[in-house]
Amino acid sequence: MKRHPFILVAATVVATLALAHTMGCGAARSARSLAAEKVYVAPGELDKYYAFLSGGQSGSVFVVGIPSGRLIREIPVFEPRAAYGYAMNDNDPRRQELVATGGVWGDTHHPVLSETNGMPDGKYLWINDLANGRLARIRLDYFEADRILKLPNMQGAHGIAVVSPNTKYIVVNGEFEQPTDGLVTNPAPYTSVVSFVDPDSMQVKFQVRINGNIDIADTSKDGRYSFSTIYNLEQGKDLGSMIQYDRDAVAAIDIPAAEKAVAAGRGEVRNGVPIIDPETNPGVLTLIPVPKNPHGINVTPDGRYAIASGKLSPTVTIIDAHTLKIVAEPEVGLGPLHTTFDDRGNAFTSLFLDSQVVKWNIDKAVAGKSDYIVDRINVHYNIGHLQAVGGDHMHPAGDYLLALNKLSKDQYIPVGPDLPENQELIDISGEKMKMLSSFPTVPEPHEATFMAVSVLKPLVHQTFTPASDAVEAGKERVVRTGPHAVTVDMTLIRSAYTPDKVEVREGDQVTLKITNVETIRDMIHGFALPDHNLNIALAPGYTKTITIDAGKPGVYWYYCTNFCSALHLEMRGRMVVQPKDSTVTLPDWHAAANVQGQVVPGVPSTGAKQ
Ligand code: K7E
Ligand code: CUA
Ligand code: CA
Repeated sequence: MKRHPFILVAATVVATLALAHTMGCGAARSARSLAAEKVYVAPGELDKYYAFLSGGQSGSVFVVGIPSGRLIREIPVFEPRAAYGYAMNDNDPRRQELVATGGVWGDTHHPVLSETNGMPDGKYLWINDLANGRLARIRLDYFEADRILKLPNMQGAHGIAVVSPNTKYIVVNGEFEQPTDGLVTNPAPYTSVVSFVDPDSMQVKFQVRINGNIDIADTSKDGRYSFSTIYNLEQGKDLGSMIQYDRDAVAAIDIPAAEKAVAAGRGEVRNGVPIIDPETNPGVLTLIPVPKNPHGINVTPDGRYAIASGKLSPTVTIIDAHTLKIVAEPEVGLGPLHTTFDDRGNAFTSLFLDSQVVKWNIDKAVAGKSDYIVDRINVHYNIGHLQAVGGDHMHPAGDYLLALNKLSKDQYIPVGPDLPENQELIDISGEKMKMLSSFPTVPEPHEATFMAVSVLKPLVHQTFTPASDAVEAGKERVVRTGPHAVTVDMTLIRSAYTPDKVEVREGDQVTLKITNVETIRDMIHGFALPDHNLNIALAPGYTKTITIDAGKPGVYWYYCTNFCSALHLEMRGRMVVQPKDSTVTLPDWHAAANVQGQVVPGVPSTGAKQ
């Protein structure tokens, strides 16, 4: 091949430049290699932590490996997900629950872990739905949302926190104020409530009224106080009036005092929940004045201080978490939103306007020393929350910090008019912070919380414990339970449905109770039914009951959507829908009534089990 001399020259220049680059940037390259090594998790190796990230407008929780940044799992909560067969069908009780409590979508912000002795115990994770005023509980033994609570008497469930050290309550703040008596005819200024939810029963035990809105929450480490930021002490109903006062407040609720008032019957019961009014119950609420329109509130791991982030003020306010007195108000930078902690007495505050994380020393700031700022690092860009591993519990690890950024210009190419949201992992093990990696996410990252993989791993179940009404192998049946109703008890095991033929009539309501009778971890089977808007996935041991309309006459193949074996493609069966006027004899429900609990004669069953 004949080469053009120009190309040869150009190639030589490029090679020379590349060599110069390699030699000149030796130091930079080794910093890159060091960072790469810190986040590299070889195939087959485990991440050290799992981070639970709020999925924001995705209405879910993302589980991300740290330090790798690999997406491990999505836990759907407020939105249906076909991949997990979650709330997919109109007749799925979970979907009905979502519809009844606000809708099949949510705006999740704050994941919080259950605690024992001030440390995550791996039992539960709670997440709020700001938009529809809900609180969901996720069981970490199954990584599944198991309870969804619509909070009465409030709107905009925003800040949430567990009451340390042993998860006595989940605190949920109502951000959007409402007429105090719950009626729109009430001319009085709007107020809001903080809810105290029992972690096991998921019932609201009591609420405390606040004159103003209630934003972010945290609790003292000794179970005494819950702290909430208030940015609208003005009780304004428009932007202008919400930013009038020079100082708003942090509300400190004395939990034992509130409990005492409830026990004495001093709550006004509305929608079954006693609401304590601090004005007639002195001692329940203390308002601590902080610069106008604060945002985050975070209690130090040792429980000594509650730190309110200034947002509109370039300061954080350090409050003694026992005396409730302000001990210092150091400047940290522009737009402070949230604060987290390492294990060496340092705080890290996110600066939304500066697009930075600032590291500062708590003792020095409290002592009024001038050199309390330790370090600053740029993030990309406009950071909201940040969380260091364990920074929200009593014993932080002091190794990694996750920056959850709102914007990512110049980090990734645009994806349409949009850019991906961005998260960055920062090494905080040394004096200076080091940027390690960035990884994008779907909209929109808010808060994160971490669990050590070594703690979590043994707590996760291998299979679901079959429910009492699970279908047992050998007890499958098709029963006509009414003139237009058929019940199917079905089991799934590699690689067959039993029964593999269900014959019904046009106009029938078909109730499918399906159990995956596998006992081996990860042996998931799906059940998709064309033209019936139905796809569910069932983990081993899981039972789902769904009622569908038989639909138009025809043959519909239900098939397995989760690859399960070499015969996965053959794992299918038929729902045959006879026309209304069909002359085919189907077992009638009078006959079925006589053979209750037995397989209706004529229903074929496959024997193809392994
Ligand atoms: Cu700051 Cu909802 Cu936690 Cu988001 S809130 S940033
Ligand atoms: Cu069962 Cu694929
Ligand atoms: Ca204000």
